[in-house]
Order: sequence, then structure tokens, then C-alpha cells
Amino acid sequence: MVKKFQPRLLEGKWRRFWEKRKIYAAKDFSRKPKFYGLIEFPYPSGEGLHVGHIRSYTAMDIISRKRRMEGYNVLYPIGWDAFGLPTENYAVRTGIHPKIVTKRNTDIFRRQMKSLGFGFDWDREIATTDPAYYKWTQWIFLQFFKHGLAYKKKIPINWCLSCKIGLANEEVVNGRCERCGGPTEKRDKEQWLLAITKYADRLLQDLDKVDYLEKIKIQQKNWIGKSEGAVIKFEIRNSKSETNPKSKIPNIKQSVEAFTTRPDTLFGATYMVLAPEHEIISQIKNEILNIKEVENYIKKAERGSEFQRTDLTREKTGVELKGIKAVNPATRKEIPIWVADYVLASYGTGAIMAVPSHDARDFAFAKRYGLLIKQVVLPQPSKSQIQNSKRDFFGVYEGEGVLINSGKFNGMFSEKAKREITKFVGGKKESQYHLRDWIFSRQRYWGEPIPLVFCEQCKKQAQTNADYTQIYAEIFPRESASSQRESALSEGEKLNPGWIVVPEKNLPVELPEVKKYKPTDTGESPLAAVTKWVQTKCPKCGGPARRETDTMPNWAGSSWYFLAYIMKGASSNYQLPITNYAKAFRYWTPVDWYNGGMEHTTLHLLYSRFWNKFLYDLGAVPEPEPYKKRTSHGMVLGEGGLKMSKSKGNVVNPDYIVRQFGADTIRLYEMFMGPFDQAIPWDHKGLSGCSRFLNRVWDIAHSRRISRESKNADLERALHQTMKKVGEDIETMSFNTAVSALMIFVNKCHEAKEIPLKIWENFLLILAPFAPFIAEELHQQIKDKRLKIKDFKSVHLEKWPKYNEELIKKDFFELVIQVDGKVRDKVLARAEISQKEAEQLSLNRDKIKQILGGKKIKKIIFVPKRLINIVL
Ligand code: ANZ
Ligand code: ZN
Repeated sequence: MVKKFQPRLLEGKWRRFWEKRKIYAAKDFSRKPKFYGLIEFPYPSGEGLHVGHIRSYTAMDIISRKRRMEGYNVLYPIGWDAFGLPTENYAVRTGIHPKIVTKRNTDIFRRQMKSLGFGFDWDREIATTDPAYYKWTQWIFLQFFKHGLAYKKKIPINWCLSCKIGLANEEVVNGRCERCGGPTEKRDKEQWLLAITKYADRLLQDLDKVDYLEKIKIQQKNWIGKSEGAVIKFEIRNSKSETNPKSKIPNIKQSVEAFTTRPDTLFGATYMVLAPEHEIISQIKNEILNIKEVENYIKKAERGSEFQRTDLTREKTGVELKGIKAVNPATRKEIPIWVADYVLASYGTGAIMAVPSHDARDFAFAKRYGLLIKQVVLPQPSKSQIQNSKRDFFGVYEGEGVLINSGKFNGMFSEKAKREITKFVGGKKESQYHLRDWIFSRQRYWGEPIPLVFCEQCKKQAQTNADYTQIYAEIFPRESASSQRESALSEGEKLNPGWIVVPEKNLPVELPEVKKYKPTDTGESPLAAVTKWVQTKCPKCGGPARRETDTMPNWAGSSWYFLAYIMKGASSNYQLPITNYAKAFRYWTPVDWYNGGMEHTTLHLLYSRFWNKFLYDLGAVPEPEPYKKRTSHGMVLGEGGLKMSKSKGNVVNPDYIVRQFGADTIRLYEMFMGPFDQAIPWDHKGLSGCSRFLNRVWDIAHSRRISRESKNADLERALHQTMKKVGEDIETMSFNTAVSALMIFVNKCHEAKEIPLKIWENFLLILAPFAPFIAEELHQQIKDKRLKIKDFKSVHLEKWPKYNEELIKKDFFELVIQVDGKVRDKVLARAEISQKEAEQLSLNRDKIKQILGGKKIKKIIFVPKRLINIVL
């Protein structure tokens, strides 16, 4: 009688076996090479583990298991990104403390993850909400503050009307709140900001150092948005044509700077536009004849969100400032000045030189208000067009070309003219970034308290402090050196008068208990109501002070968590001084491979690169980049292709699948469902197919003669082909084709009556990363039957088998890779490889990538069984 495959009976046994032996525990320091595989730690929501989590975790689990079998010392850790709104909202509704809710949820997540057999190192489990953890989040914030990279500023923020929370620009999608989808509006609020823009250039440049998917690099580049251009100064004067009886000063001596990426079009700048918030407007208010009208416009404009204001399809509005003019520094002609909300205060200089003939936005505006349009660049002008300046206008041309209507620059190419005209008018070459500083305050309860206090007395002191320290040093030169270190203000305290750091020894600043978690309509955090907590002593002067009641955004804890896993390995409560972790950081960083969602590319991924760079500058970590390699998985959609959601009732509960089919089946299915980087809808039939496959494996193990003596050359060759395919597919995350190769091989075994032991053994080894439970069970079955379980060696600690090139050659050929007809590389390929597969294989070769260097491919010629030629 053949025993039936009953996953439930095996899983508990092997899970305990692995846990007891700690086979997944990473060792600090080893002679083995290290591998640090990382997946984005989950937010433990009330819904439990999502099947989308499982796709990413299984993928990295497979990679980590393969690395371990290849002889690496593997770190594959897990933890909880547990601060956040849903938990707080739940607390608001139910009155249950977020701490309790979080514990409940993480217990569920942990149980689910263990049931799926992920090889996490549970000894290094972390939670961002653990005070021992957020002590460090606060500590890092304090370093930012002390180095002048955190500052408080009243800024218009995106306010979500239903969450009652300020959002970072990144959290507003199409004018709506990223979390709840509700509308947002602009509100002025004092907020803490982190100066990520100071790192913009390095965040951009160092993308060259890392192996990220190209689409990830492109998204980050675009988000940072470096624009090279010039800042050009425009004089402002009272208009000669419009008399100004109210004017007190006969002629204003003022100027406005404009940032432009196209200084070559300066001769075509026929008007200027100021952002409604531009400060010059109030400075020269008395000179503006229609100031009432202007102020009314400004009031209305400031309420619009940035999204609305930059919406290209929206009709542009504006008001001319009557009574004043700007002077175009190239033509020396007076041009009108407008205020319009399509110019943003927060970008460039908050003012533009408008060139309606070469900028679509300016063109639309000029058309609407009847402003002069003057063409100054043509793609390919004739001689007469260059000389004879008067020409009919034939539409906006935004490209570069040759200058016309531009005095002595006529006939010059744009590229050169940019430099020359900038020089001609005394402009400065400058770069601008679209990246903004990171709004780092939230007016919520369930986040890390910002470890600062505000002291009125120290604020006053700060104003006289400079003189004070000097006088003190003159009177007590000896004491001053040492005491100055303590009493001297840090960059942050100078930058933010009155804000004083909580001393490091007093960290963490723990969240106090509150009765109500609901944020207020005034926008104050619920913490503001906890008077006893808010009122404190100033650590600097001992006088009365109040604590900052804003908390950090939920991106804070995840900005450094990859380091926390390392610290936790070195000391279980990770509370040693940061320098004590230097050796462990040197050993484990950078993360070798990080897989996560595309939705985090411009948020978490960028933020954590920024924090790591800052810690690198402090000398706390040894690597300038935290992640060597970054890949991304596609979403798992609901059956039918819609996003899974409770309201649609199409959420798949992994517990139920594990109970019905076993953990190996759901793991295998999620790898088999489709190309890893694509969004794939859930399909129950596919799940059953994977279950049948595992049953077949089980049947073969129990019904075929598996012996040392038997021989089967065909099966042996098939095995080696499969070993090659599976090994390579894991490296390129082509898990679906790896699984299908395993299936094909198993069908071949099914046809055989006898299977050579060595073949079956090797098959189980390459199956193990995908289906760790069944592989372990069957692996032990073919081992010495007299052994007790305690003497078993886990299949996951066996060596990854090497395929034999010779054995598979017959079905393979050497594919010659040419670029523009020149032989550049050779690679072993399957005989029946398709053009598409051959292209993929060739374009993924490092050598070829280097030669192509992002150049455009014209066409690709493929000659089956011989060569592929990439034509540029
Ligand atoms: C004159 C000009 C002529 C421009 C031309 C473009 C084309 P990016 O590429 O995004 O950096 N600009 C500058 N500051 C602005 C602000 N605060 N709000 C709105 N628009 C602003 O865009 C740079 C261009 O956007 C600048 O170059 C400026 O218009 C405009 F044929 O200057 B340009
Ligand atoms: Zn004080």
C-alpha cells in the first residue's frame, strides 16, 4: 500500500526539526562567503498575510536556500513595520491600545509565515514599535538634527481631510490621499523636514554603483529630477508707459531671478511670471497699480494643490502686475510681469522667463491673454530664415535647434547658445532638482515621538548665545573648551531656535498612554492632550519646556531596518553604542539582494538610501549604498484580474490554502503562476495543478524502485538539463520556467519503472528550495533507514548539485553573440531556444550589456542553432 501524501502530517514535524537545529540562523562571522537576502518587512495589518507577501517571500526564500546550499553563510531576516495608520484607526474605533492590536496581528503573521516554511532567522526578529528599536530611530533623527539636516518650517502641506493628517508629496497620488483615496487640500503647518535634497546629487550618481532593475533606476532618476540650466537676473522698474501716482520711490531698484533650462531662448522671453507666493510682490506692493486684484488672485491661487496647479490640461489663469515691468537682459526691452499659479513657489526661483514660442505652458497662457509670441529657435532654418527675422509663426516648437531673431547669436546651435547667452547676460549655470525635502512630521499617535523639546528661555538665549560663548571663552579660556562642547548649540539648535535635543542617555522617548487616539481637527497630534507628558524640563537650562508632540512618519522605522537585523545578531537588545556594531556591519553590509514592491521605489527605497548615506557620512556604516541589487515582483491579483480587496470579496486566505493543499503547494503555485515581475490573477486551477505535481512526486518516491544499482542514461541527461535550467532560472527570477522544468522532469520519472538513486537524490536537492517540506521528507526516506531523526542531515544543508556540461551538450549549442556583426560573446543555449529567449539570454550577458551601454537597438537577427546579431 502506498502511503498518501498528507502535507499536514509532515509540516509540523519538519518545522520543529528546523527550528530545533536552528538551521536558518545566520552566524556572525564565518569563513564562508556571506549572503544577505532581504524582503520588505510587512506591516502587520488586521487582515493577516496577503498572498502577495508570499510571492516575494517565497522568491527570496528560494534564492536564500540555494545560496545556503552553495556554501554561503546566509542572513534572511524578518520583522514588523508596525507603526501606522490602520492600527491607529482601529484603536480610534475600538479604544484598544495599538500596542495590543499590533501584538495580536504580529502573532498571526508570525504563525502564518512559519506555516509556509520560510527560512527566516527568527532570532533576529525586530519590530519598529519596540522601544528598544525606536530608540535608534530617534537616535538617527537626532543625528540629522544635530547636523542641521532637520528643520522646522511653516509650509503648505497636503492635508487629508478624512485621515486628518499631513502627507508628504509622495503620499499624494493625483491629488488624493495615497492611503484612503480621499481628497486633500493645502494647509499651512509647522512641520519637521529632513533635508534629503542635500543628498540629491549623490542619490542620483550612486545609482551607477548598484544593480537595480533598469525601471527602478529610471523611476528614481525621474523622481530626483535633475534639470540643468541657468539662473538669469531680470531688472524690475516702474513702467514708463503706465504712470504710477501712488509710487513713493520714483524708480524701484529690484530684480527677480528666473530659473530656466533654455537660456538659448532668452531673446524670445516676452513676459515674466511670478508664483503667487513670490516675496517680491509684497515688497513692491506700493508700485503695483492693481494690487487689490493681484492680492485677490493670490488668495485664491494659494489654496490650490500642486497637482491642480501643474495640471497641463487645466486652463491657466493669471493677473498682470500693472505699473511695473521687467527688462529682458538680452534685448534690453521692457516686458510685462504676471502672477500666475502655474508657476510654483517651491521650484527653481519661483519665477520664470516665459517663452511662449517654445514652451507649451507659456504658449497656452500667451494665447489666452494676448501676449507677444516671438520665435527664436527653428529645427532647421534656411539661411534667409536666419537673416530675415520677421516670419510667420507656425506653432510651439519645444525642441532645440538653430537660433533666429536673437541678434548676434543668430545661426548658433541651441547647445552652444545656452552657454553663450548665459555668459552674455551674466547668468549663473545652475541645476535644480524636483526632489523636495521630506516632510517628517505626522500629527498622529502611533509613531515614534520626535525626541526634541521646545524651550522658550533657550530660544531667547540662542539669540544672544554667539556673543555669550565668546565672552565666556575670553574670561574662562580653560573651562570653556570643555564646557562649550556641552553648552554649545548644535547645528540643529542654531537652525531651530528654542528646539533642544533630548540627551542620548534619555532615549527612547516612549509613547505615553493616552485615552483618545483620535487626531484633532486643528491638526494637533493626540499627544498634545497628554499634559503631563508634554510638560517637561529643558535638558539644557533646566527651565520649563514642552515636548514635540508630532510623531515620525511610518517611513522612519523602515529607513534603517536592514541594519537592525545585523545589530540584533550582535546583541539581543541592540543597545550597545553604535560603534560596537562596526565589525558586524562590515561583515554583513551591503544587502546582497533586496526584493520588494515597485510602489516603494520613490518612497522607502529612496528614503533608506538617504539614511544609509547619512550614516555613512557619520562613519557609522561602511557602505555608501545599502542594497547591492534590487528586484521587484508583480502583484497577485484577485481571480478575474482585479486588485484583491475585502470589499470585492476576492481576497485569498493563505491559511485556508495551506490547510487544504499544504504549504509546498501554495509556494510552488505562486512561483509558477506567471513571470515573476508581472501582475497575475489568482487561479484556483493552477493551484490544483501544483498540488497534483507534488502528489506525483510523492507517488514516484513510494511506487518506483529507487536503487543505487539501476542506470538510466536518458533520465540522467534530463536531470542535468533540469539542474542547469533550475539553477539559472533562480538567478534570473524566472521561477515559473524553473517550476515547469521540474514538472517536465517528474513526468519523465513517472514513465520510468526504476530510478537511479543518485538521480532522485539530486532532483530532491533542486526541488528543496521550492518545496522544502516534501523535499525534506523524501530526502530522509532515501537515507539510511536505521537512522533516527536526530541523526538526519537536513536537505537544506546539503550541497547544491553541479550539472555536468558534457552530459547536456547534445541538446545544447554554442550561441554566438554578435554586436553589429562582431563576435562579442558565446553562451551555451538549448537547441530549441526561441528567438525571444535567445534575445533575452544575450541582452542579459554582462559583456553585452556593457557594450550596448543603453544604446538603441535597431534590430536583432537570429539564426537558430548558430548565432544572434544585435544591430545598433
Ligand atoms: C524658459 C523656457 C523656455 C523654459 C523654453 C522651457 C522651455 P524642468 O525641466 O522641469 O526643470 N520653470 C522654472 N521654474 C518654474 C516654476 N517654479 N514653476 C513652473 N515652471 C517653472 O523645467 C524647467 C523649466 O520650467 C524652466 O525653463 C522654466 O521654463 C519652467 F523654451 O524657462 B523654462
Ligand atoms: Zn532651555
